[in-house]
Amino acid sequence: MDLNAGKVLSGSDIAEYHRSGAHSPLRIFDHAEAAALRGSIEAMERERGPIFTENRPRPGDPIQGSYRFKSHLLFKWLADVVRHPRILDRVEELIGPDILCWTTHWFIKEANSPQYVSWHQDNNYWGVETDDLVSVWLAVSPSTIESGCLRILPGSHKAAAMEHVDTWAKDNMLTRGQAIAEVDESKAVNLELDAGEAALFDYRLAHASNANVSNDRRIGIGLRYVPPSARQVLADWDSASLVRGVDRCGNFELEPEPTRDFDPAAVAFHQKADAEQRKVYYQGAKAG
Ligand SMILES: O=C(O)CCC(=O)C(=O)O
Repeated sequence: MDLNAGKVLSGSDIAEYHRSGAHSPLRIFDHAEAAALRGSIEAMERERGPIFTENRPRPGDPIQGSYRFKSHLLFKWLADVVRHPRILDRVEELIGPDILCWTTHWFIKEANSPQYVSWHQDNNYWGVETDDLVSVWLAVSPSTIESGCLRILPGSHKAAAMEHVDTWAKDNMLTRGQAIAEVDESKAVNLELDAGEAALFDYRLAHASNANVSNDRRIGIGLRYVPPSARQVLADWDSASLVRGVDRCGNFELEPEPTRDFDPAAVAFHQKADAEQRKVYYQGAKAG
């Protein structure tokens, strides 16, 4: 498969992204490459347990350690994914040639499991101020209606901020089970993806996903990209990886690129960056 053919977004793809808040699907990896990625993830899980899924603490609970966030600092194969030209060429067309990867978030739903994601807008929780945060949601296994694919409310990235509540619901995969108070589900669109395909979406877009009722795991990862002009407004310190171009703003401490899995310098950096990022996610959380 020639994955370089038509690798850039067309004018109508870009217009669709701005109009609806998303563009999908995009073929990033072929089936063999997606299977190799899945192999790397599952080898790590066999070695270390369910490291990409966390038990969400309630307010006041100790923070649970996991590799769900920013694990592009821990795994060389993921550091390569966030720098992959087939991804960055597309992101560049939306946010320009200087690109930071702010973070990565795993969303793994086990086969026939009740885990779901409630309707939410990410800009409410991340403290990152910019008009240009692009999420690249990469499917590592098939993400279908049956396995609980991403669902979006087209155009909601342009709506006024929607009211969210913290539900702390047990099977909700979001940090505090945050949910938009009222949603008209009749306007929702499913973004089904084959393994190796991705969806691009604006972090202001309302999105959700249902439980996985299929017999396979649904493995996905959100890669979050911003231009260097973005700023963290909920904390004094934040970090990001410069994955293309130049950072002329210095708003984020630049992260080391791991040269191998569990590169000690990057592991130490991950510990701090993960802890600081969690503080932001839980800021202002209300007890359930
Ligand atoms: O993986 C999902 O189902 C939801 C993903 C999500 O909420 C996100 O990428 O921001």
